[in-house]
Order: sequence, then structure tokens, then C-alpha cells
Amino acid sequence: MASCGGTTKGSEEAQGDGGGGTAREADPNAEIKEGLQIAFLPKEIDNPYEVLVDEGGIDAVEELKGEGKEVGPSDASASSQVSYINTLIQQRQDAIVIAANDPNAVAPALKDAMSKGIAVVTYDSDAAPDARQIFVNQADSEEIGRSQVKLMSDQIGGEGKIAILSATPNATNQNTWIKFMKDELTKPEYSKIELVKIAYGDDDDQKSFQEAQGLLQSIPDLKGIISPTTVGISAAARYISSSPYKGKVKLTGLGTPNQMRQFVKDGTVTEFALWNPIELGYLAGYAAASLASGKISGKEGEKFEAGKLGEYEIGKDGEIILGPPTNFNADNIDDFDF
Ligand code: RAM
Repeated sequence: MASCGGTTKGSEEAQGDGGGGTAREADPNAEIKEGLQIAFLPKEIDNPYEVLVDEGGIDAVEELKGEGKEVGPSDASASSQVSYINTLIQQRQDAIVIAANDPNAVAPALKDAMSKGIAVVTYDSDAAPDARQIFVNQADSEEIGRSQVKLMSDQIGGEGKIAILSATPNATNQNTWIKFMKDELTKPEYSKIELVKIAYGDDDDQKSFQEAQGLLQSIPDLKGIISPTTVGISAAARYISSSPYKGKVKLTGLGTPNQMRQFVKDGTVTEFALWNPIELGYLAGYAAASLASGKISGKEGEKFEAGKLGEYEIGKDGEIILGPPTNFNADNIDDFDF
């Protein structure tokens, strides 16, 4: 009896407790249910970026009179999230919102959650598309990847060796962006730029610091590093700022203005990018609550209200895009506080 035989379509009807409704038709006029339990499962809990994202998510759930919480591993390795998903299923959460450390490692557990009527939303870093109903993406992945190359090229005068300092080797988001960076580099305007190495700091501050040091010491004519991770870029900036490479080797990527401000002011970093992480979590919170209330099902073209962010529409493959990224430099960095 424990399993309720429960993977067939419609079995979640019987639960009647606000489960995700993977098989239900969406009713755009449905009310958001009160008391929804929505859990945010970031890549790792002590990453300052993920903390901001989940603050935004929990705020959204509280606005909707639900109970939001953040749980997660202390490292971003591929399978570190599986046991957390299983616990959330046992707790019969109404929705799980997850930034996947690996698109496939988490897929069986997420499918299990959906089969039990739990709404599954990915944010920041996607899982396999059949293991979630909605992916809340921070910005268009292609735009993020291509614009990183443009930022670097502008800073090194379109010429020279560059390296990438990424997060973990399995991270869906970083790998997607890197794929678009590589494609962008094949354009004629970048023919004098050579990507010589991709290093992985695993979104661990110390490892990222050491990897940055290793890149600079092992490639003497390196002109720049792109680090598309807030952990990587801040660790690399810390290393470069007190090294002989300061001002000589360019560093760009994705960072939070608050972590990067001092390195922009001291001349280590000229320009980098990001979106508003608090808004990303907030949007994911609204998407999860709408899904768990049966207002949306994850189909292309469905629309929902995301509180102070306004109305959003679900795109192809269940993807929702927060908005375009912002570039930060000495002129505007003090206008942002996150
Ligand atoms: C790190 C994480 C996260 C990514 C940001 C830009 O905090 O890898 O997934 O979106 O950087």
C-alpha cells in the first residue's frame, strides 16, 4: 500500500492535497492554494549567490501564504542532491525547486517526486527536461554565453590566449554557456582569440582560487580569464588583485556586484555581468506555487502572475526566462546591492 501504485496518470487526484499535478489540465482561473510547502534545493547551501536566490524564493512563498524553506548539500558534486530530494518526497512537499548539479544524476529522484504529485521546478541550472515541469532560467543561455566572449574580447583588444574558470564539470548551466562561448569564438571577429584551457573550481572558493593561480602561472602569455560563476570570479579576483598579474590579465564573467565591488574599485576587474539573483528565486517561487495549485502545467504559452515582477509566459520546453543580464562596471556598480 505504501506506494499507492502511484505512477499512473491521475493518481495524484486522489491525494487532493495540493500536489504538483503533473497529469492535470491547468486551470488558469485556479486560486493559489494557501499553506503550500515549497522547498528550495540550491547547488550548495553556502554559496552566497544561492543564498540570495533562495531568499527571493522564500519571500515569494511567504507572499503567497505558504511555507518556504531552503535545504541542500554543502558541496556541488553531481549526486550530492539526491538524498535531499528523497527526504523532500517523504515530507510530501508540494513543490521542489532545484538548481541541478548534474542534469541526469538528479533525474530519477525528481521523476519519482513528480509521479507522487509533487511539482518540480528547476531554476538556475536545469535537469533533464523530462525530470521537471518548468525551468526558470536567469536569462537566455545563448545570450549569456555569447556576451561573455564579447566582454572578454573588448577588454583584451580582440586578441590573445584566454581560459575559462568554470564551476563543476557537470553543471548544466555553465556547460550550456561554455558551449555558446565556444561557438561564438568561431566567428571571424574573434579569430585572434584562442581558448587554451577550461579549469574547474567546483564552486569552491579555495579550489577556485588555486585554479586561477594555476592558470596564470602555467600559461605565461594568458591575456584573460572568463569565469561564469560567482564563486569562481570572486576567488580569481582575490588572487589577481594581490598578484603581479593585476592590471595585466583581464578577468570577466558572472559575479555579484557586492562580491566584486572592491575589485572593480581597485582596478582588478573592468566589467562583468549577472542578473538579479533575488528576482530569479522569487520568479521560481511563483512558478512553483502556480504549478502546485494547478494554475499552470508547464506547457508552452501558459501565463501566470509573478507578484511584483508581473506576468510571465512559459516558453518552449517549459522554460521561463527572467530577463536580460546586466553588465556592471565602475560607472554603475554602486547602483546595485546584491
Ligand atoms: C554560481 C553558481 C550558479 C551560477 C552563478 C552565476 O553562483 O554556479 O549556478 O548561476 O554562479
